Amino acid sequence: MRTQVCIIGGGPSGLLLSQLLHRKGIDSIVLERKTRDYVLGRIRAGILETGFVELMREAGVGARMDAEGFTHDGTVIAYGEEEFGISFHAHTGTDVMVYGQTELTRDLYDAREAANGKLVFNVEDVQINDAQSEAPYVTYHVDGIAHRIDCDYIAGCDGFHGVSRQTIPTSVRREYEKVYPFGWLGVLSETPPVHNELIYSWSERGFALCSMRNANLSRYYIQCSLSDSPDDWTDTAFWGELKRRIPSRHAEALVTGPSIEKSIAPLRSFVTEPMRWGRLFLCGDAAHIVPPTGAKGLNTAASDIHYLYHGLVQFYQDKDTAGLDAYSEKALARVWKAERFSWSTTNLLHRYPDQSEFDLKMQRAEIDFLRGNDAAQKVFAQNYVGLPY
Ligand code: FAS
Ligand code: PHB
Repeated sequence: MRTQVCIIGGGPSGLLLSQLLHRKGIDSIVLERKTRDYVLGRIRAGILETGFVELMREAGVGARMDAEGFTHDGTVIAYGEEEFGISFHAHTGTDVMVYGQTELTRDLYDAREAANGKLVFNVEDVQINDAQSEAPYVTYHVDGIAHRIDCDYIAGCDGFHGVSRQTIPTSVRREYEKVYPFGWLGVLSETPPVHNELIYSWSERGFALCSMRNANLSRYYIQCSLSDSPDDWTDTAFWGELKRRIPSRHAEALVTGPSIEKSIAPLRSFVTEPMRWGRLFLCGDAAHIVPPTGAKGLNTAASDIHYLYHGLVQFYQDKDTAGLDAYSEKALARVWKAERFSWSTTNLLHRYPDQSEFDLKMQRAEIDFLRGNDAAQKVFAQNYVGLPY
């Protein structure tokens, strides 16, 4: 079989690229190792930068997002009983959209299937071959039957544990990593959000985040030990700990209920360079990971897709490879800024096991400075709504 672009990974990156290319008449196939339901069962991101929102609209899949998503023009930073707001709109003129990754991935699947897009599920043994040649190809198995796809280009959208990054020789790859000494325990509950904006909360006991998906679906996180497992936390224990980590006025207003999803995500910062090797292009979590504190993971995958999509269109329409040749450098320039913001917000709001009294004073001074300085809030807002593509 032959296609123009072979996309490995049917998460948001791969699906968004496939849908955008389709709208330009560029043929692709998406190879996904799990099932559609499995992919949709993963509860992950919730905040979309303006750039991502525009891309979804350009891909023709923005209708439900625009109808059901929430525009948020600011957020709350809390510490102990103190709190203050940062207005994204006042500082940047833009906002963010609250719309779950699960829903946007569903919209992308629906659109690809409505267009009879080529989506292959339950693929195994995916291998990328001759990526350095003019005639790369991908092999894989489904139900024990071997398949081969000849293509012009390969998009590695297969996440942190995928095969694409590993295809680039270690002699070529440079990897940068920081593993944080804590994780996030996340709970989804069919309860009304505790506040109309997100609350990022520093507390003596550790970080907490109050987020949401809609008027009756809330998403909460608490910093937890890496040795924890979700089974260690009853709903009662989770709610009790969350209440101890947010200002009491919010704790008293919190509506609790049974968790419908409970999971722990380890936190790491990771980047691999370059993000291109011959005809193979890495996108999203296949190339980089951030701690979710800055809501940058999914949004940085979107900017990768923006650059690659435009590079591919330029090639297929004008036979010009300038966009593709610039992809890695351009994508990495924005990736590293997202890494910085995610790392700095994580350091600002989490309790580290080895923190000294001086370290705590530095965190408090940093939060106080952010509270009182317009320029500091502008910088925070510019990063949170998303730096320019
Ligand atoms: P994904 O990992 O979403 O998708 C990759 C796909 O490739 C998967 O479906 C996988 O099954 C498939 N795949 C893997 N190997 C393959 C192979 N060999 N062959 C074929 N297919 C293969 N970001 C935020 O902004 N906020 C958050 O709160 C947040 N929480 C997160 C929680 C967790 C537990 C994780 C892991 C990530 C979280 N993220 C969050 C980041 C997350 O949203 C990612 O940025 C986003 O899923 C990136 O999308 P993709 O690049 O498509 O990668
Ligand atoms: C979420 O709603 O899942 C969410 C929101 C903001 C973050 C991380 C996760 O920074």
